[in-house]
Amino acid sequence: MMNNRVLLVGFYNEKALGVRYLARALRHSGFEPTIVFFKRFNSEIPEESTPRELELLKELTEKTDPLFVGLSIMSSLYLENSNRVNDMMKSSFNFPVMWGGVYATLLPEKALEKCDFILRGEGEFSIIKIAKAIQNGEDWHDIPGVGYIQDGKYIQNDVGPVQQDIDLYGYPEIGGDNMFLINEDRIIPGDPQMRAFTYELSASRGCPFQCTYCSAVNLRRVYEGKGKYVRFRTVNSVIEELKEAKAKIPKLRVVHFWDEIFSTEPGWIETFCQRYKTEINIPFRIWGHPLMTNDNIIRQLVDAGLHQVVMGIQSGSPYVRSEIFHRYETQEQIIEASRVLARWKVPVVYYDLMICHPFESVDQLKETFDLCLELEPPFRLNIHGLNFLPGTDIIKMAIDRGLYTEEEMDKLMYGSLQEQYDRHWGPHASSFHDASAKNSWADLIYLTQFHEIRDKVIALSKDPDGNTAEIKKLKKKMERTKTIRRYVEKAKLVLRIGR
Ligand code: B12
Ligand code: SF4
Repeated sequence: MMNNRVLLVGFYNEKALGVRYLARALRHSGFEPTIVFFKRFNSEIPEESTPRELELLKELTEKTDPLFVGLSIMSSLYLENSNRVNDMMKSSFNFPVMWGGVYATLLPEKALEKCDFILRGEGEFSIIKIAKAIQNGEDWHDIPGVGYIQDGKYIQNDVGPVQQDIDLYGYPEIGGDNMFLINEDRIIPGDPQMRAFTYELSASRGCPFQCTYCSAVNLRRVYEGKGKYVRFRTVNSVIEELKEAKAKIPKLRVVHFWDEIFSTEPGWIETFCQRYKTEINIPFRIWGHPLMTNDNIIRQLVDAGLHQVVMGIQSGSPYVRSEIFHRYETQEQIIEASRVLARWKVPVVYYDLMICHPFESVDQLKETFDLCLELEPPFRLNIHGLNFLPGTDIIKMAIDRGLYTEEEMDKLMYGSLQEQYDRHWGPHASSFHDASAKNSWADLIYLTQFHEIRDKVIALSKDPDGNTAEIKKLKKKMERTKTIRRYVEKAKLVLRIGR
C-alpha cells in the first residue's frame, strides 16, 4: 500500500486551528495526518524547546515515516524554535519540509532560507494537491500558493481566488489518536483539547480593518483583487462544529470565538443567537471592535450566553490611534461602545491597550488615562507594549520616522522569545523616553480598572511625580486583587456557579 502519512507540527499552541483544519482536510481525502503540538502556549513564562523535546519529535517522526512534514509557523515569536525543528528534520530525514501559516505567507523568502518549499495563504485545498503529488511522485511546483527557490531565484505561484464558501473547508479536527503534545520533556499521546475547559473556533476568515501593527491587512493584500476576503461560515456549520466539540470534550465550560472580529452580519447574528442558546448553551467569549458594537447585537449575544468581550482600544490619543495605528474610531464611539457593553451587562469586559512605545509622548499617554476614566465600568485592562511583527505596516513607519534603523528593527523583530514576550506583555519592558513620568502614567492607567478606588486614583494623578511610591504600592496591591478575582471567576465558570 502507498504511503499516505503526513506529519503536521504546530508550535506553542495545543489548540492551533491551522493544523487542525489541514488535518481534517487531509483525512477526508484519504491521507493519515499526524499532528504534533510542539510546546504549550504560555503567555507569562516563555520556554525554549529542549534537546530532549527535539529528540522526542525525531523519534515520533521516525515512527510516522511521513510523505512530508508541514510546519505551521503562525508567528515570528518562536522562530529559533521552529528553525531548530526544521534543521533537525532536514538533517535526519529525506522527505521535503514545507512551511505554511502567517509567517510563511507574509515572509516567504525568509521562510525559504530554511525549508524546501512554502505555501502562502489558506492551505486546505492546496495541501491535498501537494500530498497527492508527492505520493504519486508527480511535480508539485505548479500548485497554487506554492513558493520555492529555483536556480537561486524565488518563484511564487499565484494563491488563486479567495475561497468564498468557507464551509467547504470543513472544520478543525477534534480528538483522535493521531495527535501528540510535546512539552516539558515529555510526549503525551492524544488531543490535549480533550482535557480542556475551553473550546476555540473561528466562524469567519479575515478582518475588515487595517491596523498598522497587525498582520490582518497584509494577509488581505495577499489576496488583493481575488474576491471578497472577509467571509463567514454558515451558522449551521458553526453549530455542527460546536455540537461535535460538546459531545467529545467532557469538561467543556467555555467557548471562545477566535474570529479577529466577531460577525455582525445582519441575519447571521439572529440565527446564531437563537440556535446557540437552544443547541449549545455554554458561556462564550468574543473579540469585539468599538465600531462593531451596538445595542441590538450585544443584547442578542448576551441573551445567547455571551460571557466575555475583549475589545481593542489601544490608545486614548486620537492622534496615535488614527495617524500611527490607523484605527479610525473616535473617543465618543469608544465610550459609547463601553456603555453598550455595560448596559447589557456583559459579565466580563476587557479593553486592550498598547502603551509606552516610541511613537507615543507623555501627553498622549495621559490621554489614555483620561479616556480610561470615561469608559463605563466595570471593565478590566490588558496592557501591552508594542511588538513589531515582521511584515506589518508599522515597521516602515518606525524606520521612516527615524525611531529605529533597519538593523535595530531587525533585532527587535527577531529577538529571542524572552525579549519578544517582554515587549508585548510588559509595558515596563518597553522603551521609555522619559521613564519616570511614563512609568507613573502607565501605572495610573492600570489603576483605572478598579472602580472602587477611582477617587484615590484621580487624586494621585494630580501629581504623578510626587506620588510615584504610593502609586507603585497601590498598583502592586491591586495586581493581587486582580489575580484573585480572575481565579474566582475561573472557578465559577468551571463549577458552573451562577448559571
Ligand atoms: C487566534 C489567534 C491567536 C490565538 C491562538 C493562536 C493559535 N496558534 O492558534 C492566541 C490568542 C493564543 C494567539 C496568540 C498569539 N498570537 Co495570534 N492570532 C490569532 C488569529 C486572530 C487567528 C489564528 C487562527 O486560528 N486562524 C485560523 C486558522 C485556520 O488560520 P491559520 O492558522 O493561518 O492557518 C491557515 C493558513 O495559514 C495555512 N497554514 C497554516 N499552517 C500551515 C502549515 C502548512 C504546512 C500549510 C501548507 C499551510 C498552513 O492553512 C491554514 C488553514 O487555512 C491570527 C490572525 C490570523 N488571521 O491568522 C493572529 C496572529 C496569527 N497572532 C499573532 C501573534 C503575534 C500572536 C502572539 C505572538 C501574540 C503574543 N505576543 O503573544 C501569540 C503567539 C501564539 C503562537 N503560538 O504562535 C500575529 C502573527 C503575526 C506575525 N507576523 O508574527 C497574528 C497574524 C495577528 C497579528 N497581530 O498580526 N493568537
Ligand atoms: S481590528 Fe484587530 S485583527 Fe483587525 S486589523 Fe485591527 S488589530 Fe488586526
